[in-house]
Amino acid sequence: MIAVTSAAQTGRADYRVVPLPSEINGIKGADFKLTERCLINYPTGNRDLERNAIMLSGYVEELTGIHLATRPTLASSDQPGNITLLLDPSIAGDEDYSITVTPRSVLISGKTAAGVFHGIQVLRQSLPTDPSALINLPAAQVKGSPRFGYRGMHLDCSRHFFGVETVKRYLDIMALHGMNRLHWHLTDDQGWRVEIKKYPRLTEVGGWRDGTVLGHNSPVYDNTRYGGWYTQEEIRDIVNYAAQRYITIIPEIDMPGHMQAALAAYPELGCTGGPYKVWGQWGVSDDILCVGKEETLQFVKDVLDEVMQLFPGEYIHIGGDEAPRVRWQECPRCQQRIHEAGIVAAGKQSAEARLQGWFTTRVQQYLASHGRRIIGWDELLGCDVDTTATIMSWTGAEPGARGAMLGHDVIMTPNTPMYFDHYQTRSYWNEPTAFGGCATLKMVYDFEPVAPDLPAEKRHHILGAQANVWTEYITCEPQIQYQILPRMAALAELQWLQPELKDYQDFKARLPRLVNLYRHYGWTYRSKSLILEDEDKPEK
Ligand code: TNX
Repeated sequence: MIAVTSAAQTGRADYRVVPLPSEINGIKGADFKLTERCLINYPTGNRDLERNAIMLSGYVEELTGIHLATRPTLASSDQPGNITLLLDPSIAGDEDYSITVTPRSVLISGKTAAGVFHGIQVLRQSLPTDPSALINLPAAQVKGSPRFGYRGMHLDCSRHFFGVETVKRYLDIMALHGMNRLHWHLTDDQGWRVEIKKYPRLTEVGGWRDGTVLGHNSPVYDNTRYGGWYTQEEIRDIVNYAAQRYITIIPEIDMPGHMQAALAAYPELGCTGGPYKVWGQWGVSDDILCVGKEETLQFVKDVLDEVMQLFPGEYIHIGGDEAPRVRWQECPRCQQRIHEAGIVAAGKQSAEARLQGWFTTRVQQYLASHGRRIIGWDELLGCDVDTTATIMSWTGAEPGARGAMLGHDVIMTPNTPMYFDHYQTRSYWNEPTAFGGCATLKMVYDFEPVAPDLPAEKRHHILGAQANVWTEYITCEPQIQYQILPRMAALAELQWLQPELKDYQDFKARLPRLVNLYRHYGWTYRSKSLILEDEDKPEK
């Protein structure tokens, strides 16, 4: 037999990933060779870094086929031949990472385990995805530091319901992109999706609709019962899964509007008393919570009590958007409340608008007494709430700037270009049905969350940016992925990079390697966004 020798294939890591590290400095010397003999060390007894090490091992194996064992170590520095994860108190920011690759070792460090985790994601993205016998890591010092502390994605699981596995995959996708907040929209007119033990009808009745309208509110319905909801156990599992990826989940219980599913379950909470149906169409319902009734306030507190048990993060999103006040105008109880509370119209704010402010303030105070803070949509700026409320700027970027001027913390999610339920191209006739609107990859990339004329002393109020995924027209997981990928890559880069480091052409050159990972994981994405330069041109 003639021995056939072939040159072992070599794949070389490339640290120019998405989001781009803020520093990549070559170190003199040979590449570090990643082989089966290489261990992943973590400090003995550090459970977070142990989990990080196991995740890194999993990533390396799924991408390269190389299995690396993990090992606790008492050493507090890099280890010859191995990868070492360490905490380094001298690193400035909580989520900053540092990767040092020398010819003999790899060290991934952060001030916190979250920082180490971000470094792991960079290493993961930098690996060649072709299965090859040798993986070489060029010797370099790689560092990154996120521009914003709030780097979010939102997911609407009310209009369409997505199971636990889909939500976990969404979190995986977020982790790969260095994001740290999931805004989870759990309740709306079309379905209540979170189990509340004290009010079982919320899910038994409110979790199901008799049918769903076809298209953009056509007269035709599919007459198919549709629904689903998460048990508290499933929610806890998802919250834990997110925490292991250093993602905080912010639940949204939208109130006082977008509540028709709850009203279908408990009609006494509405102004007219119903009957109400879980909505099968899209839009803004006139039927909202009656805030003239004490039992409504009790209901809200009870629900939030259970929500706080499930979600340990500081923030609870209480919605506040699109609450028509037509029922309140006619409702004797709401009018009585206005009278008793001494609420009067002020400037452009009607008494009913200020009644929403009164209600929101009650909710805010209740949550504050439990050590929590509220986030609400930008409509809250028109209802006289105090500045402890964080504002989510969605109707545009202007309310965000206005909120920051007033002293509110702000998260920027202006519908153009931060609504990923909008089309990704102006030539949308070949696209799956979407809400409308248009946010191309370039529009997302170019978005600047901090208004140029915002005074320096107000800038810290802009906590970050987030893209929203409303699911009126999104019915299944591949369609979610199609809407977010690759736009999430552009979002990740603006969340992490200082504006002067952003460069769209350079980003587009780096993107195909990230997309290779999407393919590797079997995620759906819009491939045309990679090739159609037309999309990048402004409309004629
Ligand atoms: C507006 S964003 C809404 C949602 C819709 C979305 C569709 C916001 C606070 N309200 O209820 O799903 O537009 O893009």
